[in-house]
Amino acid sequence: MANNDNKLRCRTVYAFAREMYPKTVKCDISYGTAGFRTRATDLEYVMYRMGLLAVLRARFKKAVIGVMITASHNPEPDNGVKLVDPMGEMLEQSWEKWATKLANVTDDKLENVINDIIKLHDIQNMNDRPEIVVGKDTRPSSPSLSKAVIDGILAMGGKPIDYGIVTTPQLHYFVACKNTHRAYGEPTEEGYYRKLTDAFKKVRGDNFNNGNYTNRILYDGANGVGAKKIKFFKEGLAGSLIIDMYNDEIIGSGKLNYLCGADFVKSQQKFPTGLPQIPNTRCCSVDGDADRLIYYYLDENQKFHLLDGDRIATLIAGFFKEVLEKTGIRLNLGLVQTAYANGASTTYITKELKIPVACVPTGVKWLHHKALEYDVGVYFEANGHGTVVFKNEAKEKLRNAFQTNNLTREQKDATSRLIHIIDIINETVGDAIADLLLVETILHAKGWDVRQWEETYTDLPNRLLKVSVQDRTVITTTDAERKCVTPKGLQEEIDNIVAKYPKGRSFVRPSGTEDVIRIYAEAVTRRECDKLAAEVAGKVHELAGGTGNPPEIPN
Ligand code: G16
Repeated sequence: MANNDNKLRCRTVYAFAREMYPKTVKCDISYGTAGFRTRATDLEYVMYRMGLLAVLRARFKKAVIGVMITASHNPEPDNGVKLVDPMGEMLEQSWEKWATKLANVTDDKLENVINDIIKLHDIQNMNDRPEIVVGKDTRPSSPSLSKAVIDGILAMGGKPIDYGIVTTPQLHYFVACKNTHRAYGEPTEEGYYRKLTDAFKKVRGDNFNNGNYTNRILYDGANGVGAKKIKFFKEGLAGSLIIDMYNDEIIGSGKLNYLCGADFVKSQQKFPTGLPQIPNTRCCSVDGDADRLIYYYLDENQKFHLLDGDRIATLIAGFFKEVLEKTGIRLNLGLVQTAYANGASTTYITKELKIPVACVPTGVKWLHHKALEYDVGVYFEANGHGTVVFKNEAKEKLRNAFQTNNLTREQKDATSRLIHIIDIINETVGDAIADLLLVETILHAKGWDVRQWEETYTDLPNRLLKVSVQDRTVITTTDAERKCVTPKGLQEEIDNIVAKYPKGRSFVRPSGTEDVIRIYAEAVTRRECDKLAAEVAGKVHELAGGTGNPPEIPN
């Protein structure tokens, strides 16, 4: 910082850092799949520094930036922080390394890194007071960590706008609203609920039920912010969709994501605790910050059926293809998945739906950017994280076509329906509740119950396991995480194991949100799939420095 004002600011930044938020942890932390995530007790100084970075980023972009305090699907004692860029997207990748640098530097070098960022990005407007939108989830550690972020913002001369407890996708939405000068919506909770529920009711019309579709769903709030906020949706929906809410324990109960929530249901492939077991009834779970959604049901024999992110993606992509064809407007549609996508879903999309599919590494940031290449891009991770994005020109094309008199009745109806459906979607990031409204809209339009949805294709049995290791960075990967580069020899071992299983597939990668290596396996039968997963996990445990015992297959 060159001038006197900046020197004074640097002194404030350093004084705060030394007195209130000294760096207490020696080992380095890195900006992972979704920001920094670790034990909450180790995060105060990181939060303060992310407050500083958010202001620098806002000055550089001359825009409002967001900071979300959450550890999403992780256990309650963890927490985390991520920055949100101007259009509500994840922080640009080239700045992730600055986040990591700023988080790990010693207190006395903080000023140097700040000066490097200013110099390299030629940030001139150091006296501007940009708005930084801050939100937090329901973790008991979130209020004090939020205060650290806000102190960082103030120390760097920014203006914190504290939205309190909100879902992650709500915060992304607020940032996009502010930077589009409200064109995307009102930057308030009220505005968010109104936008989504009004669009939903418009599309649904007066017939709440249709064919085999009934408008009641059992909802698992994961004892988190998704439980708190669904109440406002219920009011706004005014009976058009009846949401029976479960797992709404209060803050600090220790039950956040515990034996419930989207991550538990997906990775354990089990019905969560806390929900009544009513046969053939549509149920869904969100995760701790309500950015992931998973559907499931129990049949009359109490057998568990999972409809995960791949199912949601295929339902949405197939529906958009149908409606787009009806509009007669030429827009290209594509779907983005990760290596975790069930092989059967990819076959169904390419062979039956005939929609192009791209595969990218894990992390919404990768999927989102790839999806933006299509006029209409649907992206979903198998874990239930995803949304649909539209190019501005595509939206304009639809709106312009609707204004003309050149459309047939059917084309006009389809175009109008699509225009309203866009407003049900939170395009900024995966949003469990907006996705729920979209899925319910499509099931209603098709007149399907949950079994008809499931009948579209048959999943290959699959298994997710975690191996705890001393250092997860020993595993590096390539080819959208489908091949392992280090430790040397591990990929050959995996190939040899997989070769024993017909239609078997398995890959391993370090998690970016937990201290574990993730193992994915699929095969033709449940038995073979579990054996394959266990064998690969054993090999990872052996060659990548596993701690404790290798993981066991859940019952
Ligand atoms: C975050 C990311 C997701 C990713 C998930 C798991 O989700 O936003 O894109 O799939 O972490 O990542 P990993 O396998 O690297 O741990 P969330 O819902 O936890 O914020």
